[in-house]
Amino acid sequence: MNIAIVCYSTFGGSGVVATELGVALARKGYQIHFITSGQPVRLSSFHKNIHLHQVYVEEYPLFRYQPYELALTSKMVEVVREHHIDIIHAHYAIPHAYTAYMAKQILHKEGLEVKIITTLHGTDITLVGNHPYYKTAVNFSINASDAVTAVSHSLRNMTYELFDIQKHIQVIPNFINLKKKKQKPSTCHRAMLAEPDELILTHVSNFRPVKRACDVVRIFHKVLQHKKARLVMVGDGPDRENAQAVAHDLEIQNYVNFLGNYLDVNDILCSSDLFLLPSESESFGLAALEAMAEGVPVISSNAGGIPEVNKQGVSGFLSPIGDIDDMARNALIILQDKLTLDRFKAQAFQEATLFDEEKIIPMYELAYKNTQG
Ligand code: GMT
Repeated sequence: MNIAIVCYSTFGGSGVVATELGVALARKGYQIHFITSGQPVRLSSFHKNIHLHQVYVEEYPLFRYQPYELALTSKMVEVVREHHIDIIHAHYAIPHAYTAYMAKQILHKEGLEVKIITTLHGTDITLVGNHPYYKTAVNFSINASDAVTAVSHSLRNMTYELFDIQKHIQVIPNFINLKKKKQKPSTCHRAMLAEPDELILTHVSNFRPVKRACDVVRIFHKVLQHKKARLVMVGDGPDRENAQAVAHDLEIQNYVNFLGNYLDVNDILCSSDLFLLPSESESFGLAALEAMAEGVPVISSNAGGIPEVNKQGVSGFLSPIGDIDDMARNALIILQDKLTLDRFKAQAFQEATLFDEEKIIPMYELAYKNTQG
């Protein structure tokens, strides 16, 4: 089967999931064609059966906004024609599901049929897609897809609540490749991140306001009053400076490392003792799952789909959004002694195995097969 995957190539969960899915499917013998505006962020090495098609947009002074959707539609049509694509898998509804629909109509006029699967990732529904400027087109393109999937039950329910959806939405959770982790030689350099007697707390995100990066620093400040520790902040985005300012105000800047965007987060997670994810909105929380797969327990909010990943009292703890006192208290429960920490680490890893790609990829394969009638 020939599959075109349309996704964002920048840092962000939807692009990561789409890329890992493409790599897993290519390994199984599918021909995978990525259609993106740049090199997918997690696709750093050569893979058999993977083909990249980049979308270019030319600057033209007449346009206030360059018409990316037009260029993407044309590229999709071209790729489907040339590579006999059976399915376009659109990751993130905006604008990918809409452009896939346009491409499908153009191809239909030429006598070529292609199926569309749309995977909803979160902000395409909760934050952006729901905005009155976009809602009509997003609603239309979800209903016009041949199949629709969502990364959590929470996101599926939210989509039914916010939109007028006639389609069945199948939940296919995000996943993790645990086999790859086992095979990879260890690149953990704990000594580069902290002193031997310091605990390492980590946060990974795009530092958008929904991630509440300042809460991360405030929770750490409370932990630091009881434990020798260091906070490692991975990623970049609008709230990075605010979080840095909070660290300064609390006079803990020497205990907080802001590393910026870093490609292989596992190198850092494998040295971590605790992961902090106090998000205001999170359809799934892939970052938490990636931490758990490295045996790192999670202190999180209970927003959106996080409770489907981080299990209360097992892989970590959940608190109401913004309740930094509760989050700090829970962090200290996990970090109280080595025995407790080791128990939570083992439990976090165990929970992550529920999302092993070997269990999840077949769900996508079945969804593809079902569209073929
Ligand atoms: O979290 C982000 O801001 C990035 C965003 C994206 O669309 O790339 O992530 C969303 O998709 C991820 C992969 O499915 C989910 O794990 C994240 O929870 C979700 N983010 C939000 O819902 C805020």
